[in-house]
Amino acid sequence: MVKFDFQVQATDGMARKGVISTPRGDVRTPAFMPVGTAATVKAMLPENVRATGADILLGNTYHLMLRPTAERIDRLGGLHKFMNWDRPILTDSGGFQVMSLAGLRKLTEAGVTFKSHIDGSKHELTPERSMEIQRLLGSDIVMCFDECPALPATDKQVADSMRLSMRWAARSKEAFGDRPGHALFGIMQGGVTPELREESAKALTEIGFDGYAVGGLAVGEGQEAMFGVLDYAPGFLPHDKPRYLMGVGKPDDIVGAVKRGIDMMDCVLPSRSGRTGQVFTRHGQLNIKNARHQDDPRPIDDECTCPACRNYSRAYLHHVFRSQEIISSMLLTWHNLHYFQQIMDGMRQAIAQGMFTEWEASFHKGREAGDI
Ligand code: PRF
Ligand code: ZN
Repeated sequence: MVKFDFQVQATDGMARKGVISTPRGDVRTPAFMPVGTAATVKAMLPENVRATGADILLGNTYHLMLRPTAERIDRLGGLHKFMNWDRPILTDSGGFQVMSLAGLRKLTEAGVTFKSHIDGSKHELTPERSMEIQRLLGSDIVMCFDECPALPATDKQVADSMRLSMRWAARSKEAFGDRPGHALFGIMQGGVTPELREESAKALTEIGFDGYAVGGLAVGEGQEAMFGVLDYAPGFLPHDKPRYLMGVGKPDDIVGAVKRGIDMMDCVLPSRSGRTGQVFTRHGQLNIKNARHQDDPRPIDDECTCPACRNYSRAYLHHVFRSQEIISSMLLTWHNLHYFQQIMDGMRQAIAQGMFTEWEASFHKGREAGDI
């Protein structure tokens, strides 16, 4: 049986190209994970998501525990079967979503109690319960239960929160146990303070994980501050394990993160934006609902090979968006996910050829064009 494994195949500066092997298939890194929060990447069939080039999806403990519940998914054969995606799935552990979505919450050493954003019912998440839910789901890459402090926060709040997350990381590891073929990732916290990031990395590596996430970023600090942390934080983590930047980001965030040694990322941006008419291209962003597209016979991007660009004009995409036709979300999500995966593919090739700097320059140059 294939175990969980990670191999770095090439490096270029801090950037790495590699492969994560799992019993459900390989994940080529740097990898972008589309978000499938409620057991679906919204507006897309799983085979469509695969066709964009995705090797792995992200699922959410918080949403699935509330509806349809982890126990029900387990009875129905696990999340892969339930949603018809047989490749790897990484699940987030719930704490971050509780803090951003749930109603009334109470945080203690034990964990967090909260009210469901769906029906107000009361629930509890602890490191132990999060591990149990992620096991019931059948997740391939399980995330430690952590706390991501809300900003703005004082240094003391960030330090106390990080240390709580490190105690929860130890409990997560203990509760996860020994599950061959499944991986458990630790999550570094510590805000934008180098000493706290280093302390967090040391605590995690002492416990020992199959991979390490950089948490607590992209929470409103801005790109410059985020890159500031990424200039040193990946260097605190083991070279031979995957590094995952949680909840990032825009195309230029992703490129800057990979340049600084990140191997995996997830973000709702390409899928959510697809539903609001926001389109990402090699030449920058556009909004299809803008009136200037209504007579435009050109595709979004004449070099893109996705179905939206191969078969439809901007005028058509504008029309179906304005008419709130379901196909609008399908086509724009497909294009955005395809474009994000093209970026990842371009970076993987560039790293393998030792051409990352050149690739990055052409990425930024393409976006200068202006009117698209
Ligand atoms: N922790 C967890 N999930 C997350 C984050 C985090 O810090 C972030 C921060 N960008 C996104 N998702 N568990
Ligand atoms: Zn396209």
